Amino acid sequence: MVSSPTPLKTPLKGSQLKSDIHSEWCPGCGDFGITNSIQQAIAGLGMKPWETFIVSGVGCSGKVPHYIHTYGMHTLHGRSLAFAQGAKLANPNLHIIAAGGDGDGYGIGAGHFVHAGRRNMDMTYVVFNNEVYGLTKGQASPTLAQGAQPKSLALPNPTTAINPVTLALACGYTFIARSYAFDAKHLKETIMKAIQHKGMALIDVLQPCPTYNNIHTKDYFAEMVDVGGSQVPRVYYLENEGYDGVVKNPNDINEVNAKQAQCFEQAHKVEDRVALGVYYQIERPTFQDILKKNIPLLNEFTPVELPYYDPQTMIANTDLSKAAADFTI
Ligand SMILES: Cc1ncc(C[n+]2csc(CCOP(=O)(O)OP(=O)(O)O)c2C)c(N)n1
Ligand code: SF4
Repeated sequence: MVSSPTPLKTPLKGSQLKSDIHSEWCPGCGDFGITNSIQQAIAGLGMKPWETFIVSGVGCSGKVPHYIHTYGMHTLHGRSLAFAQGAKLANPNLHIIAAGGDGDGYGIGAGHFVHAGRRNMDMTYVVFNNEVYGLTKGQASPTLAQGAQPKSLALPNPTTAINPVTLALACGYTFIARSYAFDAKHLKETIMKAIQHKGMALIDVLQPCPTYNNIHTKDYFAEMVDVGGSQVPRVYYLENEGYDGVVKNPNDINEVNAKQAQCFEQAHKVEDRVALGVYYQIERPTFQDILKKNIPLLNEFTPVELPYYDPQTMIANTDLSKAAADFTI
């Protein structure tokens, strides 16, 4: 089942979603490609900008809400998911896209990342994964491999890396995909799939940072590599390899286990190539589904619309003049 937004009668073009705020990003930064793909995906689904809320943390990637013409909020470092979940809780009719860096999401925001997966809120999280803390001059982020030494580090990275795909799997994310900042078609389509997925969706987007990461550059991703004596593109697509990450029957524990094992194995494949696509997808009740069962009033009203309760009679009253009078000092 999908949670497609109700589309606009006359869909906007991606270019109409560009704000007129001047971009601060360095020339050649992958953030341009990701932002453009988010705009294209919103336009492609015919989403209403006034029902779309983009929430970011702090970092170069945190500037995304400034550049897209929807509602948006630039919050605190590592806290985008906390704000995003609060907004969704208050107004489940909003389509929420959280956006931010790998340091923001998998580092300082790691606790929020874990618990967002457990809740399975219906939203999309796009992580701009450049393996460095771009805004603060290229320190190692949690996704930089042990021993790697981009030009911004004085010594090789002493710590092991987080694997975003298997971390998300362990936390309960119900849509887990990987894409690449300069593969506009794949990224746009993956964001569209994530928005249509009913549940917590992660897209880990590989993002070249030409200023601080001189290892995983645009040229690196464009290279051909040798596999068994043949030259093949470094970047390839899971779907073209017969990989199917979608659980067809969420009640079939054997299928769920098999798809999770397949996702884990694929995410840990040690090879000189980069696999893009949907690693895992399953349908299970969202936080709102469960709340509605426990609090029947939420089937009639969203929390922002909840009627005022008269504290004496405990009778619901949609006439807010009484509530306003109670607040008179
Ligand atoms: C609580 C807090 N700690 C530290 C910082 C400093 N700081 C700002 S951005 C940033 C790292 C951003 O890296 P990342 O999330 O990977 O995003 P990028 O800049 O690479 O897009 C840090 C540590 C801060 N703003 N707030
Ligand atoms: S420092 Fe890196 S991530 Fe930040 S704007 Fe420049 S190229 Fe992009």
